[in-house]
Amino acid sequence: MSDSEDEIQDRQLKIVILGDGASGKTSLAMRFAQEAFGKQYKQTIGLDFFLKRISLPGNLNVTLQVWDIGGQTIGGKMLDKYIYGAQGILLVYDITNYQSFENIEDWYAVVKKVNDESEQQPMVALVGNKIDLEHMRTVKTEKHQRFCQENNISGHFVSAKTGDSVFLCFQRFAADIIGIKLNKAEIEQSQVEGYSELLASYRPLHLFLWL
Ligand code: G3D
Ligand code: MG
Repeated sequence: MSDSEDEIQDRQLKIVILGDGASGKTSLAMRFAQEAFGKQYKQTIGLDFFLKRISLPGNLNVTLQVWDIGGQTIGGKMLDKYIYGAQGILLVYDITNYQSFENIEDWYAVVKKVNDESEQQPMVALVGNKIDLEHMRTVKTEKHQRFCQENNISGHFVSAKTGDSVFLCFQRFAADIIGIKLNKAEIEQSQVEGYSELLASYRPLHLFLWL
């Protein structure tokens, strides 16, 4: 395949990670984009997003723009600017923190409000983080599943700390947005490819808004 054909196949998706403080949004974005977990990430004033290119079946290269909302809270003034134009929203909660799950309803309401007037609604998924702390779980999986069913969205369980299911979550979500279904072999195959690409492809960007 020539370079120009490659470019035609390339799509960029804006994905915004929402959820309570300390649910693990930054850790998740970093784990996915940099294959790292830790404290080296410094919160900045402005908008932070990571770019990461992944491959989906059919020679489809998709660049994910993963936006981290930093310290924005549900009432945050900048929130609508983060959400605007997103093709995907990941609603993240901490499975050991019941309040963070209860607040998902409010985060979801913010998303619906911002996109009220736009024709295209973003794809939304629920993400239960910190599954390495299963023994401390306070949010039953049935609750998670019920929320997904009631809202007709997909659900994922991950650990940003161990990396468990993180790449899979983003990959499946991107496939959902584009409207392709992955079979088991494809998921396994692109997971391997995804990891080998990881270090070469990450690029953190800071975009400052002066308002
Ligand atoms: P936020 O961006 O949503 O505010 P952070 O959340 O990514 O800053 O994470 C909040 C705290 O949860 C951090 O701990 C981080 O290390 C921890 N954390 C994030 N993801 C996981 C996970 O999957 N498992 C576990 N066990 N911890 C996680 P500190 O102690 O640095 O505040
Ligand atoms: Mg953060």
